[in-house]
Amino acid sequence: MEMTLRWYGSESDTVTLEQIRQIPGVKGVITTLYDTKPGEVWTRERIRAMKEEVEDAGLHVAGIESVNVHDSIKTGSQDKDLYIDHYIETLEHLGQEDIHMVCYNFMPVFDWTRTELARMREDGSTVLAYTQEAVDALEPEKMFASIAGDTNGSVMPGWEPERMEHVKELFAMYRDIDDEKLFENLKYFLERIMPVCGKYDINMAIHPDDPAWSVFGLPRIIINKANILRMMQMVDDPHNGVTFCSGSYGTNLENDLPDMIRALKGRIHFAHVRNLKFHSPTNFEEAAHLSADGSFDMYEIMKALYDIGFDGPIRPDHGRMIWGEKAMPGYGLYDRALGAAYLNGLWEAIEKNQKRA
Ligand SMILES: [Mn+2]
Repeated sequence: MEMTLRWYGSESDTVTLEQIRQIPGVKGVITTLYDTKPGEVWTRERIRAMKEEVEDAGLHVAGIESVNVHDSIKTGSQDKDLYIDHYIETLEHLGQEDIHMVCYNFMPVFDWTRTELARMREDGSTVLAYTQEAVDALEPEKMFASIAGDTNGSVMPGWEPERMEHVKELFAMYRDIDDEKLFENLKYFLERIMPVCGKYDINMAIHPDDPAWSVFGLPRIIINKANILRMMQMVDDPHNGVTFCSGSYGTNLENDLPDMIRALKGRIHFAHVRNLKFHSPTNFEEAAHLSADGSFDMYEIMKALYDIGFDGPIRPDHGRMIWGEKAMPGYGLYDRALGAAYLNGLWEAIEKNQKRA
């Protein structure tokens, strides 16, 4: 595996490349062109400029998170092929610039859902949190406004204000889309992009839906082992793979995370590793990465990744806000750096133990 950190670009991130470079064991960043809209073609010039900026800081681009998929593709609208053509063009440009991993998601309307962005924990740190009761009490259009005050001035991925202004229209677009239809649209998209992925050796890594169940009556398909294996089989190409995100699949306590990792051998192209602390099955918060701070056995997750020979980029996922830092919720420097060091420590121990056995 290669330890990385997500970075939103110098215009949008409070964390600098210079800071990232000083985290032990981190040589790569997972980045994006944060100001591009879904459906827009990424030019080679902009991709190259981004790469050069990262390389000038002594790091490298280990992959992209995300190239977002236009809603017309997800809903299978008449103009879907135009947007798939644009997506293919972006992939070509990324491949020509020697970038070989692209994370994306196929979630309708909301990229991910939390009901609090700054829940206070006992130690005074703040974390993102979710309760089903809070979601059930909200009108979907009010979801954004209900959390907007806690973003520390950041634009949250998937929650861009201009997108949220159209949330009613977005809901209307998905009115006739159920899980089956969404699977069908995903299959169509993947079949069309696989040739360019083959040509440039680009690993597509779908991010799971978060939380891993339906919210606001919207279809959700990338939620459990059965569905993700169905997706792997329906387009059986090694470039059709997954982002294994422990904090997203882990929202559903029925998901056995190490078992899922083992079932996805060869198809995990990117890993997000973080811990959650459950108060009930539908009330959880994002804990520190340390096993003892949350509900997951982080050793078993890393061990499963080791056992399947995972060699892609990995990153600590959302961190807590600690030590007075003001940053995009989940994406401060300090706790993610602690997370990277901890995950690196687990990996080193697993690796050495294995070699001595
Ligand atoms: Mn994730």
